[in-house]
Amino acid sequence: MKSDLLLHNVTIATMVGGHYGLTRRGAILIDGGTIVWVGKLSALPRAEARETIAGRGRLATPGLIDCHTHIVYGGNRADEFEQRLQGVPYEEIAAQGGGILSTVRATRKSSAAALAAAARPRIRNLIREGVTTLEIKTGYGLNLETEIKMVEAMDMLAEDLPVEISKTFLGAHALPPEYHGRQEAYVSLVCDTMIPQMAGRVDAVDVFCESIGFSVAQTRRIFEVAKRHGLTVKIHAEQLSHMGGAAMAAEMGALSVDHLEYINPSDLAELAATGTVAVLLPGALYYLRESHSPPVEMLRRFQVPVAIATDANPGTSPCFSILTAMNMACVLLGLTPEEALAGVTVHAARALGRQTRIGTLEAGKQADIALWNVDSPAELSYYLGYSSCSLVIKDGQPRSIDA
Ligand code: DI6
Ligand code: FE
Repeated sequence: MKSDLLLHNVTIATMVGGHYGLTRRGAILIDGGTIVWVGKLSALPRAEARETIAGRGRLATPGLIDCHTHIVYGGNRADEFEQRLQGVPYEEIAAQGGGILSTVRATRKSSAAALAAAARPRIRNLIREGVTTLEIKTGYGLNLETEIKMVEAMDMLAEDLPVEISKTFLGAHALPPEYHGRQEAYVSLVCDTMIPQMAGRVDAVDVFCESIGFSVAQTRRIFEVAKRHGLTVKIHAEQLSHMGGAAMAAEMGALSVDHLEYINPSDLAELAATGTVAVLLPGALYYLRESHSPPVEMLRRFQVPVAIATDANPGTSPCFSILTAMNMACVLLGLTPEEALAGVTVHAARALGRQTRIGTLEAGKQADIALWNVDSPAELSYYLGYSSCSLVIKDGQPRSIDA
């Protein structure tokens, strides 16, 4: 069998079906950016590879997927962090024009190139932790011009970093100050002007469905327009209170419903019935010292696929570490390390609608692979502030992770 690249003598965690699926003394053959064979070294077909990488027993996993980030933004919110430590709640800071709106002001002032330059080192940090795909949301522009500028920054990043970017339009993230008291008018702008312009530039539409964001009815209206433009939908739901957005979104065929700290057991049947992915964001829960946790045991019982993401953003989760999110998912939410790894591979791929192409190590999948200096896959969730990733392969190309 002819191939471009042979990964020789690796322990393989395929993550097929959400399980490690471990093969020790394994091999992976890659050709034309695609995995063409995975299995035991002893069963390796007579292979003529142009290049061989000696795995020396290292662990190979699917390239990790951070399926929920707001990593492109202007400025930072360290001042607000100080305020919150003095006891001012997030909702109150938001009501005073801080919070998301302070990032909106900074993002409107930045050029696309400046936004990309600020995000590049944050994304490099994710790449050093084995990330090969990440989702990035707009939502700090809240006008057409700046929302498009954020997408342009994402395109620049996708151009020069070895990472695939899934782009989500989050125009309904907050009410821009110029629409104060005119929320329906802003929702009309999102539906009638922004979404038609964004179709073709982004993959999905997201809404912050929350008392400080948008109502369930407004979210439904936005989703209907998004779907008419051929875009998939996802939602920030039940993060700070129970609004019922998650069940509504699942019913409308959302790829994922994200946060879910306040979701009700009765909503979970809807998720289970539709195969919607629950994306848990333990970085935000940690950072806001949220007392409610998403109901992990119930999610298991309903067999809802659970993904884990950083929620990288300047306000509620300034976390550019997927491994930290995995550790927090285990320590704070009670996931097993196997569930945490499934949450950043196979289930995260599904949250982006890319499960036929990425998220597992199988013949026919895109060759996005991370190699780790560990003995067991549980070590990926075990360390805090340490990446054991030694090599990333993106589209079949070995990439220096310091690049
Ligand atoms: N939920 C979040 O956790 C972030 N956005 C959202 O809808 C917070 C964004 C921010 O505070 O800048
Ligand atoms: Fe978010």
